[in-house]
Amino acid sequence: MEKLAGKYILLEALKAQGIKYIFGNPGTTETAIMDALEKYPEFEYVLTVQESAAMGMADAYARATKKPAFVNLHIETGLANGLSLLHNAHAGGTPLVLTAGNKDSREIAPGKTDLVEMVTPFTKWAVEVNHPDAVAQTIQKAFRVALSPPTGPTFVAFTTNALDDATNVYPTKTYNDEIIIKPDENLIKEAAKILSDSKNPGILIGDRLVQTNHPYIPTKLAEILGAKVYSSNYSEMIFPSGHPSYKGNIKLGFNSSDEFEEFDTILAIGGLPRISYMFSNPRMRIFNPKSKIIHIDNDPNQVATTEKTDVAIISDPSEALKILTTEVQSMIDGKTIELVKEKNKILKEEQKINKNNITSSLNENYSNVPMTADRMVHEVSKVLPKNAIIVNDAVTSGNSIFNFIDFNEPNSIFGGRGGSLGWGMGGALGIKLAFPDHPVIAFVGDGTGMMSVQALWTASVNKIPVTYIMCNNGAYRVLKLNMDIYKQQLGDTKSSKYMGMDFEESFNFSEISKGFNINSYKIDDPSQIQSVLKKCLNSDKPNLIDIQIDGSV
Ligand SMILES: Cc1ncc(C[n+]2csc(CCOP(=O)(O)OP(=O)(O)O)c2C)c(N)n1
Ligand SMILES: [Mg+2]
Repeated sequence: MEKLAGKYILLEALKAQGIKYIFGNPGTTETAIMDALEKYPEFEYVLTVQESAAMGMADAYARATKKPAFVNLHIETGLANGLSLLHNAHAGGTPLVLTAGNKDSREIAPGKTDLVEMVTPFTKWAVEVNHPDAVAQTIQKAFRVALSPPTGPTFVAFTTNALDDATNVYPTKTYNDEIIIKPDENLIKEAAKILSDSKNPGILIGDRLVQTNHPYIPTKLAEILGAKVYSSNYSEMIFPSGHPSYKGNIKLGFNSSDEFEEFDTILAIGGLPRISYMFSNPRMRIFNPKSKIIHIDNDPNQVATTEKTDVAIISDPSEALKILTTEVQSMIDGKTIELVKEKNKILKEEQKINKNNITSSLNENYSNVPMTADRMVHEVSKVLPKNAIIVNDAVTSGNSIFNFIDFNEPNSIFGGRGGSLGWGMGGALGIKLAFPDHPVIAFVGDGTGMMSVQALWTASVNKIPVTYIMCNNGAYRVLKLNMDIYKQQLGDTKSSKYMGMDFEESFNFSEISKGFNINSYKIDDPSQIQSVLKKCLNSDKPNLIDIQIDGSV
């Protein structure tokens, strides 16, 4: 075969993987790639002007398409800017391949950063290619590793000589099929027995349940058990939020063991992120030790590692749940069926009471100035198209999203994972590229929005028609709430000054967007929200609505 420079082999390998978008920000060490791209019009290079926008876009695009995304950043300098959201991709298990150029491999003595060392804590596999013969195979492996369960990001650095020197080592057949780990049937039977014997089982769903192309949502299982269902991080539709069994999100490791105390058995599904680490310590378990724990996940590093676990099932969660549901159904007797009917009736009544409480609270504070986050989302919900996708990077306003919008369809919501701020601005764009026929509305906190506000430029020049709703409460409100909990735990009754948590001047997102040529609206009167949002939804360009909401604690 004809010899080609490594830079072309890289693009041949990406073509073989079916890559369409390259999210990135180039520098001189990526010149070879940018030059080669001119000969490959099949790729769309999506330029971002801050690396966090590229990482947010790629993370969201990979999650929405359920295929690895591809990112190219610039040597240590650009890579460092991308690390924060690489952490999110790693924590949430997003399959993506991140790459960067590095200096020529002969530049070791004059000074060269070890890029692999930089990204190792946030990747499944990281490697540097310093010879063109290794380009094709390394890219193939990077995709394969990213996609194999538990999925996650991988990293490849290319020295300039690897990209510029020639090789006749081409990519071979690529394997893009999902790898699905099936459960051990004896363990499923054991779990089914515990669940069907249990008087009050609860279900906790974390990340990863809906990662495959054929996710199985355990509504039927919840119904035949009469079980309450909780999420640990509702970052995708992992259970219909409008279902009476769904009880909401729970912060694991903080008070969760008290909240789970009522359950004699807990079925835990997927990755269970401990987000509120600040107030946790190893003595604070996620679950109450009295409960029997069944945990199903495809990550052996997660199952039966930190929590007392009675049945540990390493499997694709959906595959295991399908079989488990059938098994449980076959084991439940007539008496239990009657009891479960009663329990499901109570769950319906509780849901009604909860909805009434939400409505009362909305009405009590209906005319507040500034408006409550509840009022903001309530207004949005009135004009929301059925097929709309919500991007949730709203931090404390996120609760209001769940108060007034139900997520009962797959892919109706995507939220950030891992805790690094700045995901949603780029994330919304990645979701829209994956679902061009759905309206995408992104609720973004003012603090997190500012972290990657440069994504607005990419939205504007690429005319990606998303609607940003900036939840402008003038503060890092969540940090204030956490400060209050912290002081309460210390027994300190003095009020806090909330240092570093208020924005003396609030961000003027509407003016900022105008600078990026984006239609924008500044709203402090809630009665304007519906008409403005309708206008945005009819537009074929990006829009931003800057809404002033209450930030008090
Ligand atoms: C990159 C990054 N920097 C800092 C933090 C710490 N942090 C966590 S939440 C938060 C505040 C979020 O504020 P905002 O987006 O305005 O939402 P609000 O709490 O006001 O609803 C901060 C600064 C973080 N998680 N990630
Ligand atoms: Mg805020």
